[in-house]
Amino acid sequence: MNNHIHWYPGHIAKAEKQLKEKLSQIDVILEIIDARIPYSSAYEDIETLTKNKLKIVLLNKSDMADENKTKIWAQKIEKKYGCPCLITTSRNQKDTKIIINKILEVSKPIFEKLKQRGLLIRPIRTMVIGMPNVGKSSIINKLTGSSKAKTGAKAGVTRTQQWVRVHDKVELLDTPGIIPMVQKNQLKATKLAMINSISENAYDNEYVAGELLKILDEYYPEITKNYYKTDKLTIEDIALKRNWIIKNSKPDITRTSQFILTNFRSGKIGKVTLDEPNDF
Ligand SMILES: Nc1nc2c(ncn2[C@@H]2O[C@H](COP(=O)(O)OP(=O)(O)O)[C@@H](O)[C@H]2O)c(=O)[nH]1
Ligand SMILES: [Mg+2]
Repeated sequence: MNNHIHWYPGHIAKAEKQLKEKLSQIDVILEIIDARIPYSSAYEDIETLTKNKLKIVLLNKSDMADENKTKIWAQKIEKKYGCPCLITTSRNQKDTKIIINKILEVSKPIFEKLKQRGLLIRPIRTMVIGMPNVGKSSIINKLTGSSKAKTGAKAGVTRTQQWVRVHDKVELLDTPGIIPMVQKNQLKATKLAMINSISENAYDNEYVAGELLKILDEYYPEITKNYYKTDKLTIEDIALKRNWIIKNSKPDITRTSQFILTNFRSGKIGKVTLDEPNDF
């Protein structure tokens, strides 16, 4: 069994340069993180890339996360980064207004400066950044009110960027920024694999599913056992319960590992958070 996440850095330097160029045009950054892993899906050295920029953090996919822990996380993030943190989901439209209002609110100093200098008020420029699969395209779609930004489980569609007016005073870049990175922290990387933020050929499903079960067993034993109808939360037990057997009466680990990851990613097991707010 292979318990390491492998990275294929590719064109990291080039991507980083492109991102910096994009960021140079931006007033307010919307950093999206996954509410199920607020620590593991946040960029560690974001400050170096985004210094001097106004920022709003969105704890997205909150519809699949543990509500109480999300509230604690939001407070922690506001304290740590000194910026507002909104609890969002791309599943409904109502968060759109809240996000735009928050952009206007944090932009007040910029409007003030322009006024003082006797300059015309220009629209605030904003862009979405975040790791793969946290809901960047979905949020952009909600804000632009169209399907301009492609959504999907995999990153990859490259197009030229465009500014979209989402309010009289706010423009949004219609392509998100993805910070190129190599995640050296194996536990963080494993959690990113759980939320499908990492290319599937970089890890072993059995390892990642096993680690997921361990966390669920520690923090959400009742709802998880109830969902799988087993007393023990192991891949083997879940396979046997479902009667997924391969030759020599062995449990079908491959199929069951994939099944467990799919259940978690679709939110079927329940509303759970895998990064403990009190640990950070
Ligand atoms: N449950 C839930 N699913 C979401 C949410 N936002 C995005 N998704 C789903 O997550 C997947 C990735 O979303 P996408 O916007 O393409 O993420 P991106 O890779 O960051 O651009 C898609 O299947 C979306 O439908 C959310 O707030 N809640
Ligand atoms: Mg996308």
